[in-house]
Amino acid sequence: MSLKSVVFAAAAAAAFATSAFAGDAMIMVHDQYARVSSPTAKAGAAFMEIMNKGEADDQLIDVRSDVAAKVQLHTHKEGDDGVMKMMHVEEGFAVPAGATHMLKRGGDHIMFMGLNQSLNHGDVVKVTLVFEKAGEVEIEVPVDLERKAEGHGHGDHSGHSN
Ligand SMILES: [Cu+2]
Repeated sequence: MSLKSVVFAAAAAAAFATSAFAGDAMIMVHDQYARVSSPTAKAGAAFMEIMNKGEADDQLIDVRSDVAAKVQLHTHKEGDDGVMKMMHVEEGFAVPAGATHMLKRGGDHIMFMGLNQSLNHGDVVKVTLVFEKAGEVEIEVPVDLERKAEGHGHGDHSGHSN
C-alpha cells in the first residue's frame, strides 16, 4: 500500500459517522462496512448500526447505490426446510425513537446485486439510505474484508443465491 492510500484511508475512516436531521427525525449511522466474498463476486453486502436519536419512530424504507445494478434491504430467515435464506424486505426496517437497529451478518443487511465494479479492501462505496421521516441519508461505506462476523460466524455472504 502506498503512503498516499494510507493517508486517504485514515482520513476517510474519521468521516464514517453520519447524521441527518429532518423535522423531528435524527438518524445517525455508525460503524458501517461492506464486504464481498471474493474480488470477483457479483454480490456484496453492507452492515451498520442505525441509531434514531429523535423523538419520532422512523423506518428505513429503501436503499440506493450506483455500485450495483440492484440494491435491496435484505434479511435472513429460516425456510420450511430449516435452511437459512435471504430475502428482500419490502417494508424495510423499523428504527423506533431512541433505538438502534443493527444491520449485521446473519441478520438484516443491505444487499448489492450485480456489482458494477470489484470491491477491494479499503474502497469506499456511496450509499443512500431512504427513511420514511428523515428522508435521504447519504453515507460512505468502507469495504472491510478483514472484519470477523459477530457471534459464531454464521451468515457470511458467500452462500447468496438470489
Ligand atoms: Cu442478502
